[in-house]
Amino acid sequence: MAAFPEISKIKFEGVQSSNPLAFRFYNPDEVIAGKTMKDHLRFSAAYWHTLCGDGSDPFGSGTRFYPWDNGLSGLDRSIKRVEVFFEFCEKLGSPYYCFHDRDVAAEGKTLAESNKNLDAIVKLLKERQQKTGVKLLWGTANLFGNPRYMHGAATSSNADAFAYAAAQVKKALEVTLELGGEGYTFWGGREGYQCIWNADLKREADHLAKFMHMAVDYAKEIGFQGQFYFEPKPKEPTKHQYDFDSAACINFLRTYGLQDYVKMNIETNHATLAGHTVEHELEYAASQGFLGSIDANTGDLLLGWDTDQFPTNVYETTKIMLVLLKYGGFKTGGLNFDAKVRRESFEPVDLFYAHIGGMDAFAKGLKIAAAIQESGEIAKMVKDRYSSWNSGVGAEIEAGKHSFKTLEKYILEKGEVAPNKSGRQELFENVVNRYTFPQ
Ligand code: XUL
Ligand code: CO
Repeated sequence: MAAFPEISKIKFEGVQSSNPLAFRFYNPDEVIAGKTMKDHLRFSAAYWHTLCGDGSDPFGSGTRFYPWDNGLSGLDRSIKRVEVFFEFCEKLGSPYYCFHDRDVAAEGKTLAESNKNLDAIVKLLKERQQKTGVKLLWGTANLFGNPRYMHGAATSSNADAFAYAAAQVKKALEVTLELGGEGYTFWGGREGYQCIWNADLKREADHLAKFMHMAVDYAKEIGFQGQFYFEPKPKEPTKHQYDFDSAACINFLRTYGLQDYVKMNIETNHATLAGHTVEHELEYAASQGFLGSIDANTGDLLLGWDTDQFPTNVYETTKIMLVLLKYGGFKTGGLNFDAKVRRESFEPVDLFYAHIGGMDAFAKGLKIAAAIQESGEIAKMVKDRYSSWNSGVGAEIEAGKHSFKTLEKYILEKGEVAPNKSGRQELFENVVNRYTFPQ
């Protein structure tokens, strides 16, 4: 029996539509800037939020009791959820999905039992993928939920926790390969510290690097050619996480010789928790050659935690799409909705409203960003701002023809710098608004 019997395939109806179960902007086959919207956006649904979240928060228990879960638990519930999830993805038109090992298959009493559960579910996932054409964007392992990981996994003070996590990631890589996954994500749920007095930071960072190298080596051994991603998050659950932001992650990857194997998976709400914007994080990663994938969501600036809301702010999606277009779009990766419906939105249809809203917000953002990009207006304004570097002393410095001594001589002769030009921030903002609101 269908899990969403009243919902049929979500269609594009255009901007005039007021049908809440239709797309107004996301038209998968429409070509924008030389590529279909589907290929630009590469949407993915997150298994954990969509099917496993029950709406509980630190102050209250779950509010969502979906009918398909009724009376089921353990592996039986995991089996049922596979069917529901693919019905959801197919009706929504989500080309990809992402999962953690423990979202899709209930954890057993032992590692062997958990692996057996996972194998049973992977068989079903594979069947459903083949039947529906929905593909795996990336897989990952949950190395934070079980109490054994209370001190972290790869960075735990308990060497056995490291070993258990290694065994878990080994299996997660095998199943990601089996399912044709295009990537594998490291998000260090508890890879950080709560108290600097009891933490050996250097040792923990060395261990994390060792762990990631083991994953890279094992991927080579089994022929997994997907892209590895590192997902920054500054805090939560721990006070300080080592994967703080793009800059910290990239420094870590380079320090430990992982830069050729791992790119970044940037999440909007994690960026804001780090005191950045998502466009900052993306621009930083992309400009350093680490653009990988995106966990699309948003936070609430009045709440200081990871609320994982669906992205509906078209300014924000425009900024994300501008960075993506500037750097040539996704090579791997996609827009994974690492987002959950609110605790108060407990009906199955809310899952559709949420994803439709996010997909439309990104489709609209893509259109605006493509128009800005195509006009070249902003790019030209930025280029003009740096015109002093195109000739004279600027060009000479860039070409490596100067030192402190020669520059001292230059300024002593010149006396004062050429007059500065206005930064024109307000004009830049107005130009963006002209494309955002053309009428
Ligand atoms: C947690 C988070 C994770 C990762 C995958 O904040 O974002 O769901 O995306 O482990
Ligand atoms: Co995430």
